[in-house]
Amino acid sequence: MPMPTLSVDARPYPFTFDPATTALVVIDMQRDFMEPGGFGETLGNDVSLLRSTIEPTAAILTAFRAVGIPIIHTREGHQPDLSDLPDAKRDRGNPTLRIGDEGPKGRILVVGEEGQDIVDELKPLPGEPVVDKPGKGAFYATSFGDLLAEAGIKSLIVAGVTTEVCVHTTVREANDRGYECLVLEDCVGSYFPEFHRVALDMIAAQGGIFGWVAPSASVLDALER
Ligand code: C5J
Repeated sequence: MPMPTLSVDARPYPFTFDPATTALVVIDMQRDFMEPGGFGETLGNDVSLLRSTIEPTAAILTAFRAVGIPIIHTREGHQPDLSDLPDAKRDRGNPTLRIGDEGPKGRILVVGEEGQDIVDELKPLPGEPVVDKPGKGAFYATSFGDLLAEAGIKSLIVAGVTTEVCVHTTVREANDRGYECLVLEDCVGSYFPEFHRVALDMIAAQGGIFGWVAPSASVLDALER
């Protein structure tokens, strides 16, 4: 029997979703952002700040797999020949290692390298799509939009890193395309706690200008009710 429409305690007001037309999107939970020696660290960030997202996201993955709600993972990354890497992105921030350079976990942010892959704790299961994206948003230059359209998805529940960069960009892109987005506040993380807080406030402000925000416990509650 199909699951009924569910309501999640969220801000700015409850988020309702039909599990049959909803997907969980897990954005860029990659070693390159979350472990030492990767892209995040080359830009001068303390990557340990993102690790609090792992446990709640693992719990949400388990719950969504149990009820059969589709899960899509994304990974930021570039083709080995760097043909999809603009010079502006390669040179920005004067990092210690540039995208494409050899690092401790393979070439920085290059598709197929150890560092560009998803952390062990949140590994996709066989059959769960993994979308490699050259930009910050999941829709830009990828098959993500087609995947959602083919599956009849209307609502996105969002986890991932970083809150104000790839999560925000993807939610803004999705919002403009008519998707309802709920961002799980403990399943998204930033190197900058203040940016994290304000980025979430920006999503829910003005009556949910970009979407909704809730702790993952509220979604787990809704699934169990
Ligand atoms: C960044 C991302 N922060 N996944 N990428 O460069 O948010």
